Amino acid sequence: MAELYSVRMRAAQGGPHEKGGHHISGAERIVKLEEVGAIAQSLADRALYHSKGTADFINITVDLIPPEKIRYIDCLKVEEHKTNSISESHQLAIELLDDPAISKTAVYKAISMLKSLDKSMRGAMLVDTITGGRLDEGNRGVRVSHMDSFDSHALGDNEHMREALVLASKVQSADGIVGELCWSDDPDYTVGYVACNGVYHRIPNMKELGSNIGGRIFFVRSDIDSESVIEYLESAPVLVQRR
Ligand code: WAQ
Ligand code: MG
Ligand code: MG
Ligand code: MG
Repeated sequence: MAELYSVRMRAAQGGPHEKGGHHISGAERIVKLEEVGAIAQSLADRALYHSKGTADFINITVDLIPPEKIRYIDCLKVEEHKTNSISESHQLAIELLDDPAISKTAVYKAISMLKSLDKSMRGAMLVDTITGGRLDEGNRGVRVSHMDSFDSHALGDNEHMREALVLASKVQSADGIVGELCWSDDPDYTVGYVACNGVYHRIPNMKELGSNIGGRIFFVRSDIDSESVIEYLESAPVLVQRR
């Protein structure tokens, strides 16, 4: 089998993230050796022509993934929803997250945390399914990484959706994670989703057009060691398969 490489890009404005730069874009793929160059090029272009602004810091990292380390998982099933307003969309998200494993308190806290972000985080907030309290430390959030889909084109032409579906599928495959709530921080993209029970619920109108407030919440069971969840999300190589 051909060897696979993880190619990851992160970009910021006002210097690197670790020196206070503002996060512009991050994306990644898992590809064969002969695709590494073209993918690195297209990831750099994304950072340079982004609706959030032009990056002045771009980091691209490439490393080999030992084939025996790759885990293959199924893609979530997609359900499309229709709504007419932001409040209707948020109400629908609340209903879709109504699961015995997640408390109402946790859902309400999560939505209000997303709405009250004043700048984008690079990663997601980990939230306790019972108390709604934050389980991750600091303001960076947990950055899901080392994932791609086996056959990316089969997931469609919408890049936001393809990447979100891959990410959400990896996140739901983590032991102890029971749900996710997301909407984009890109000002031109207002679609968001709820993932739970094997389904990716796609919801329009999650925020005002032009708003750069978006983010992700992962609901984590309180009896699970959150360090091992973070380790899996950040570094276990995963390829998502269409079912
Ligand atoms: N790991 C964890 N959190 C992340 C990651 C990641 N790899 N990438 C982004 N985030 C967080 C971060 O807080 C961003 O500010 C926020 O999510 C939004 O990221 O049509 O495009 O890449 O079905 O702007 C969802 C709907 C689109 C797609 C989501 O998010 C559809 C999207 P964005
Ligand atoms: Mg993205
Ligand atoms: Mg799970
Ligand atoms: Mg974004």
